[in-house]
Amino acid sequence: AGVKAYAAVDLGASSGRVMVGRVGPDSVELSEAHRFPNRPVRVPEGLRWDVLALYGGVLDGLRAAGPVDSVGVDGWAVDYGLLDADGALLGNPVHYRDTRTEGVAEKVWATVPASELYAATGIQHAPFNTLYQLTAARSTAQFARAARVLLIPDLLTYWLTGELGTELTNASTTQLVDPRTRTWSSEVAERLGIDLGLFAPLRQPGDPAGTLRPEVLAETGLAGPVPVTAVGSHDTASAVAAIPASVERFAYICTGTWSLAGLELSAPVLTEESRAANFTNELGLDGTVRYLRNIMGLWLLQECVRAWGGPDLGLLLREAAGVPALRAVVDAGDEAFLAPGRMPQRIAEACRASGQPVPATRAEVTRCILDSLALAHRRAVLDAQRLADRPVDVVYLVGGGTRNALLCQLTADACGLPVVAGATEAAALGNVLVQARAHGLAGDLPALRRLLIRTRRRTRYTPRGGAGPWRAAEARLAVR
Ligand code: LFR
Repeated sequence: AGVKAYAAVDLGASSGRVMVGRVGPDSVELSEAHRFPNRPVRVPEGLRWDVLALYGGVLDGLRAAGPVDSVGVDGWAVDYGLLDADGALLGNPVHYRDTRTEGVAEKVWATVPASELYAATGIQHAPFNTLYQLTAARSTAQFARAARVLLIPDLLTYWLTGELGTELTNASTTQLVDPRTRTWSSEVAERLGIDLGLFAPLRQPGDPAGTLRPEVLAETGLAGPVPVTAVGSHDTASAVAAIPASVERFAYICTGTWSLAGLELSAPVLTEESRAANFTNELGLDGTVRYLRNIMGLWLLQECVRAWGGPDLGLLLREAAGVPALRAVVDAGDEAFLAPGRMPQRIAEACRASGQPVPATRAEVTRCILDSLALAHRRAVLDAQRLADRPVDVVYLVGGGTRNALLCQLTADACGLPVVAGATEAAALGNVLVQARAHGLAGDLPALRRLLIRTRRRTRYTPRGGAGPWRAAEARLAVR
């Protein structure tokens, strides 16, 4: 009784999916309606998202999902599409791994120094922040025709409903939002000549975002009206909402293409020390701040697997488990790994440059990546506690990496803390919970999490060994 169905559209950097969540006061069930690849395309002008293919996948997914009480869209952050004055999309959205932002941050800092930018927005330095992308785009013919900037989940929501909005959690990743006031930083925008009028009005997670257009109903076979609900549209905001935390003193790691490792806070940390450590303050649900560091994540392995022609991942991981630990590590936080291509060679080069044994076999490279990720997880969890002055007793791990038991165990070992692995599809789960709350489910964030603890499975990894080998590996890298 009281169970409703919600479709969660979740767009990741390597695949998109439509999941159906059935939520009642004492039940949460999640099933996959449709999954589709997200294949970036390199054209002469650079690396682009095939956003029409993604929209096609979303429509297929909604058809497969069947009747639902609401739909919500989340996806990766920072990227956007431009609309002209008629509301038509101007070209394919640029991929955040595109090279157009090279050297742009330095130009921006000449007007607003990096320290002022951090004090005002709390956002980490990454070359792909929307602010830098918009600055790079400004001189193009395409931008001259732009009437609107829509972040990717907002663009998909617009195509589904015809209504424009800018969802807050994702807006915070533009580097144009003040995390204290949780609204646009008009001062930063003004000084940098960014027209905030290009963004549609802000929406909060849980706000109504329209209803499926008649054409969408016809294409998906759904009977209207079907409301669309704003969720934490930044996938990481949704994933953190679905952390099955039963305690307050916890750290989290959202693992997927990226590893996002840090703490949930009630206020941002905007100190110089925090800036130097490149921690970000992204906005989360219910007034929370996601204080975290971006780590390259399984991207490193995905790119190697691609270079190797797609060998069996299960076999690779079993072989990697047999390789001696921590023989060679790389700095998995290093921007040098951001661009696609030649990943096995780039990892080998990094090991050589730091005077470590060069991994030779695929199993050795895989082991190097997993050890390096665990090491970066350790550093982020330690640094976050120190910088925010908030000690933790447990690390929750959610997302695609939960399928990788070796990564979970190594993370527990490296952090010297128990790791509790939660949902693989955490972003979709958080997306569904926010919709459920908007449609009658009672509960604040801790209550939503208690519902997950009552209804969903978790796996616990106990740390093995001491910190010694990890400290030694860290010293070899001389990270920070
Ligand atoms: C994860 C994520 C990260 C963001 C990166 C780029 O999918 O959204 O949080 O830093 O992608 O958008």
